[in-house]
Amino acid sequence: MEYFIDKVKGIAVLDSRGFPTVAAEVTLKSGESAVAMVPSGASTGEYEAVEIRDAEQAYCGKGVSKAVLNINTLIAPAVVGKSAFNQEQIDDIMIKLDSTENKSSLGANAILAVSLAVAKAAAKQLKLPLYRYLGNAFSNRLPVPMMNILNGGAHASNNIDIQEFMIMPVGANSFSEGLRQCSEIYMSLKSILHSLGKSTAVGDEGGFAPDLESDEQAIEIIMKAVKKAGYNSDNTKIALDAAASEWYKDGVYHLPKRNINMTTQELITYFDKLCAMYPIVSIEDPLSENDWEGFVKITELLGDKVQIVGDDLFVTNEKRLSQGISMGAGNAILVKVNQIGTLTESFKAIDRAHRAGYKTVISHRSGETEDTTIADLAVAVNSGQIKTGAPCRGERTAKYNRLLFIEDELSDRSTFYFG
Ligand code: 2PG
Ligand code: MG
Repeated sequence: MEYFIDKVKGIAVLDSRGFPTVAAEVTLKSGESAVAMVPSGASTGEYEAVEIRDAEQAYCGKGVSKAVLNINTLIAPAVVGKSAFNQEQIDDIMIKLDSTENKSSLGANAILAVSLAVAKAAAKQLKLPLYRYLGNAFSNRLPVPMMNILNGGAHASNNIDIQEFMIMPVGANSFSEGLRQCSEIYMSLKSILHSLGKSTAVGDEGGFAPDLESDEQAIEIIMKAVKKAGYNSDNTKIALDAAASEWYKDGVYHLPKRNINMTTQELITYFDKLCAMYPIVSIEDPLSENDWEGFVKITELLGDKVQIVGDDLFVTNEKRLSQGISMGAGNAILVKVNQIGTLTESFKAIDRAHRAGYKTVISHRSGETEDTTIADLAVAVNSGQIKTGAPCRGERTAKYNRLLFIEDELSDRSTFYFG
């Protein structure tokens, strides 16, 4: 059959930090083929699926030759001859072949590359855009960018502990209008930082990474940039990713750059204060991946007006998400396909979230490639939100540019709204 998988080939390529990552090319009997590349995180959660690294001298121990070999010698023979339209079956074959809870045998990086490439090849075979193949006839909603314009934490070498300060163009009428708004604010932020004598060098996700006095100062400067670009706090909101799992050790939160300790309650009070002062609509990982009770508390306190997003907490894992839903921990999930390792499991988590009234935010990793699958995924599932960095660095703009093409293709059928 034309749509059966004929060949699967793994290859090592580079990610945006210069480290190797896994790519896979899947060719169908028809001759149609597609390539997918896997991203990689820096502030990785304890419960994420495992990416296999070689641990040898080459590439500072970050090589992926073993993962690539797993594709070529183990995964390929298991999926060749199967229908590319049966995504769930293919993902299931790889999950069983791996046989571990966290994909540490074959490597989530090996499995995901094939999982994504199969879907892309299947879409091509049907001559459908990927968002339409993965979605349905009504997958027309363009996501609101949650755009990271100021970097700290593990993504930058400045003195800021909060990992991401993001803007959301909630008042824009379309994706392209929202993107323009964010880019203009990014540019005015650059000129404000420059006039303050601050660094305008960028972090891993393209946001600026200056040394600043406090988180409050970071937000104040961003709000100044919003105003300078001609926007305001009604049409531009703030989202934060604290990535607080990075801070948690032996029962306390230790903010390493400021060298201060905080308890769960102190952190909750701190975020409550920030939300009272600034137009914050979303906080991701305000607490650590093991602090379920803290998540419940902050959701009770702020959840009515603020989106509380579980990233390291849920790791795109349906089981962990279900636990959160039953406890009332968070009210949204960050979706990173490489946290779980297959497209099928990512869809299960998304579906679980939507059924429970949790929002979904489709997300990149800090180590990325020019692969744009997440842009299509966001539209396919009508997620409504995407986190894919600053309007700077090609691996980030690739996703925004793909969304511009999708918007253009959908024309007046596309929708764009927050909430
Ligand atoms: C996060 C991500 C992406 P990383 O924490 O949300 O911004 O970072 O890929 O380093 O885990
Ligand atoms: Mg995060």
